[in-house]
Amino acid sequence: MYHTLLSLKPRTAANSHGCIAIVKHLKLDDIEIVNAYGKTRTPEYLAMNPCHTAPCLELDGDAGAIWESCAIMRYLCVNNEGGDDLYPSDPALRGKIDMVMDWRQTGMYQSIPAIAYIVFGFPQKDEEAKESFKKLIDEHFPVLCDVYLKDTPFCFSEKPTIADLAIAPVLTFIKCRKNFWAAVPDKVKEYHTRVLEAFPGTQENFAMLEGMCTGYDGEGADLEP
Ligand SMILES: N[C@@H](CCC(=O)N[C@@H](CS)C(=O)NCC(=O)O)C(=O)O
Repeated sequence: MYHTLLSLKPRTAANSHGCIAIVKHLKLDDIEIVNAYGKTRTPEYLAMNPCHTAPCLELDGDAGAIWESCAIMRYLCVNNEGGDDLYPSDPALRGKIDMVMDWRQTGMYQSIPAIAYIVFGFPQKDEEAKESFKKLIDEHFPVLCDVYLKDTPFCFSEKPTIADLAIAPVLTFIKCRKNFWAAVPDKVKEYHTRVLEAFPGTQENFAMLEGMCTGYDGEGADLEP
């Protein structure tokens, strides 16, 4: 199996970090990680992935491609030795992991752009950033802490899974607004650290994203939540 994982700036792209962490953790050395920054709207890329997103896993030969970070993480775990460790096959646990990953995509992540996309140079309205943060605090973090992490250090699990890899790198984004991060509950901060520390092979990527976010001092960096 020889695939190419196309990532938008692999070092700082939170959406790609879970996929990269799996490649490193499972030692999938035949998967090449390629920077797709500036290429996602080219005719070649669109022919492969008309949704123009990264990460995107290009398969061998004429087998096409898989995009959406959570789908790629599942594919990598289901088709590689050791993948069960990160995506356990127990039906109830697997169902819950899938549920958490869908929640990340359709719920929690929706609150991220207005808070964090300033770091990419996309201006955001202060009111929308505050509203998004309020939603994280009032709605999403309680679900994360009081349901998914109620009895376990990782989501429904004693060990980290791809559900945690879907969530934790994205939380780093909040650090681009230091006063928002200061107001994040300790339980969320501790979870964030715990997940990232569980994947030492990806520390460089995590650290680059962290540095990009904590180093941001442009418009909105000092906004109060
Ligand atoms: N839901 C997607 C989001 C991926 C996404 O939005 N990627 C952005 C970068 S963070 C991207 O590829 N943007 C480039 C483009 O749309 O041309 C996933 O989880 O993979």
